[in-house]
Amino acid sequence: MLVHAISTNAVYEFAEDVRVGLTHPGQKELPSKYFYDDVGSALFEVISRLPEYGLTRADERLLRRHSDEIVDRLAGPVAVAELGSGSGKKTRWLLQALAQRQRTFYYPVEISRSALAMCERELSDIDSISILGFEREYLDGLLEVAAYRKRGQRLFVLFLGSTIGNFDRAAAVGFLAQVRRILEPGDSLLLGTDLEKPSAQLLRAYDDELGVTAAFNLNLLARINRELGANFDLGQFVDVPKINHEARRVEMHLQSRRRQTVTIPAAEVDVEIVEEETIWTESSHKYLPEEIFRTALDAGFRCEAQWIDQQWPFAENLLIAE
Ligand code: AVJ
Repeated sequence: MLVHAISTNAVYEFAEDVRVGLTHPGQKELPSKYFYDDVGSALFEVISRLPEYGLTRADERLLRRHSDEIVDRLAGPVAVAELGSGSGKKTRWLLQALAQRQRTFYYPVEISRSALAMCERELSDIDSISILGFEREYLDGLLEVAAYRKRGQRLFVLFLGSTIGNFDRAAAVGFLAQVRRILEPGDSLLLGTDLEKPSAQLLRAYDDELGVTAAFNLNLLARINRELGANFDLGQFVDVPKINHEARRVEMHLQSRRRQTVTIPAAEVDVEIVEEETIWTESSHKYLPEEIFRTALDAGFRCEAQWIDQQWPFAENLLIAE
């Protein structure tokens, strides 16, 4: 096993994204990718075990049940690249199925260093596996992985957990098309998508009783305090999940209890926030099973197979690069 992480210095990008998101006119927003520092990654691990949040368990159930079938559909040999591996727990099933037929190279691409380390530890015991982690943004990491490709080897990209749901629908197609451009015809992408479900169930999943999701959301402000020297008073913000029916998504917002001014030294801004104003921190788009076929085609893939969990509507979609 080979474990190796490369770090990038991204503080100024964080500061710039925060500055832009909080100063442009209209709805204030912060990019959801910044949730995942050490604390945020650990909080998401907890969310994924909450009874109200069935998404991660559905994803894992599908992979546990169908890994052999999924792997059987891949023309080999393949190297596996995972975009946003997280702890790597659910990836085990796929890697074990693959490792039975070939020596398996696994390249997790992950912006959270602690999640990457956890993933490497979690999966290193699988027989005939080599792991090389990339502490990188998805597309940068995938480009590097593609450069490692050996002659005759196909890439099998994993984008699990419905992370695609963070993009709005047009941006999702755009992102998948960018992934496609890095791939060769015949390479494949396993895409996990959370499916539409009743509003009450959805709201519960993003508004858990223990307040873990609220802490996950507020941690974004805490992180801005820690890393950019800001003075957000966390007690002056309330986590408010909203369902946007037109856009078919859950939105996470942080709502200000009062008029306040926040100073963010590293971003060189003072931000004025009025009473009840919200900062939009995340979107989780929900899909219909049939809509994924169109999304795949628009991005240069063909959806070759789909597996759906009955207990918690969620789909694993196998896309082949055309
Ligand atoms: C990891 C992006 C799939 O959108 O459901 C969980 C993150 N946010 N609870 C999701 C999340 C609030 C999650 N994803």
